[in-house]
Amino acid sequence: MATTERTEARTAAEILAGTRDLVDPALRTAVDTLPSPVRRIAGYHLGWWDERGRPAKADGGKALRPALTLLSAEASGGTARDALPGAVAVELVHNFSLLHDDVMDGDTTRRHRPTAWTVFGANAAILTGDALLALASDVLTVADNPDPGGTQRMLAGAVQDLIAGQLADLVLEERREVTVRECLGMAEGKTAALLACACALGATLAGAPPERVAALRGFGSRLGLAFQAADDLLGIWGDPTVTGKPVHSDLGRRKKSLPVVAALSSDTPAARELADLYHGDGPLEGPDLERAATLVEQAGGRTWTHEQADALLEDALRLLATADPVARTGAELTALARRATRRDH
Ligand code: GRG
Repeated sequence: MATTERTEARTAAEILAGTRDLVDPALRTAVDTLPSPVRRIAGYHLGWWDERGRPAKADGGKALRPALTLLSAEASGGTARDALPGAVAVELVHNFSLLHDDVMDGDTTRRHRPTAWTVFGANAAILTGDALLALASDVLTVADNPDPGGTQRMLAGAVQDLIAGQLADLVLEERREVTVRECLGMAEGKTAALLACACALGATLAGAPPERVAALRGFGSRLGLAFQAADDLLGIWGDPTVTGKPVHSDLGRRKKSLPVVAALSSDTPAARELADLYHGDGPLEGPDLERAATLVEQAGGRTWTHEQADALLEDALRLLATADPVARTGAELTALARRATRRDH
């Protein structure tokens, strides 16, 4: 059945699976145009191939950003197919940023597998990221794009925000005193900008008027912040079998994530003990990691971050309503937003 004919809202799992079905063939066609060594690394990172280039069925990510793009087009009265180039573009930018992020952070596991840089080398992983970024811009240059210049600028703007957010992240990691406001500002660039862009691209590719594009962009931005808050909670308390990352992974690297910064900002004995632990040298390990997680919780960082995620999600849904999404797409975007922030159960 064509997507526009559906009347019943799908669950988040169905939306994400349907997104993969539609986006993956186009993503593969795009990645196939890359020079072969880079294509091989990209295919490994995306879960299609093993380290020797043989077919694999590994985790390629949730496809949250392309799902937002397709649904934003449908919410604007267009079809998912109208937005396919935008969906591929945001997924390429997202994966570019992950390839670089893993090198910068020295992370060895991503999506339950060794990170690309540990398999192919840091330089090769960086260059593969660069290739995906160039490809992302390229896929928007299709004949039926109603606003080629505008969509290129949207993507370029999001990449600049991403870079600024990532740089802020690196700077804050080195700083002793970090405020919650600084932490949220960093997340706005590092994470929310691409989710906002995903929504704006979908609406634009469906020919939506500027007010609807802006409302959907706002929805994506607030959702992006809520998503980062939820991701920060998973970075400390997430189940490694689900997250594909080691237990307490963000604490091990002394990351200034939202729960940590909120905890450190509280005037409590737990905050003071956490500060002593967190401001030492080298990675946190073993019992220190467990202790740090307990102190973040005792100092109120876990509860505060949950409350922030809830408030940001509600804000996002208010903005979604102002976009006046057509028919079932409002319910589907809501389901996806709740899933992305783990507020669906
Ligand atoms: C060097 C030009 C240049 C830019 C790099 C590295 C970087 C800029 C930005 C990093 C941005 C980053 C990694 C943000 C984290 C966002 C986040 C929560 C990612 C996880 O997203 P999921 O859970 O991933 O949607 P999956 O695996 O499902 O695709």
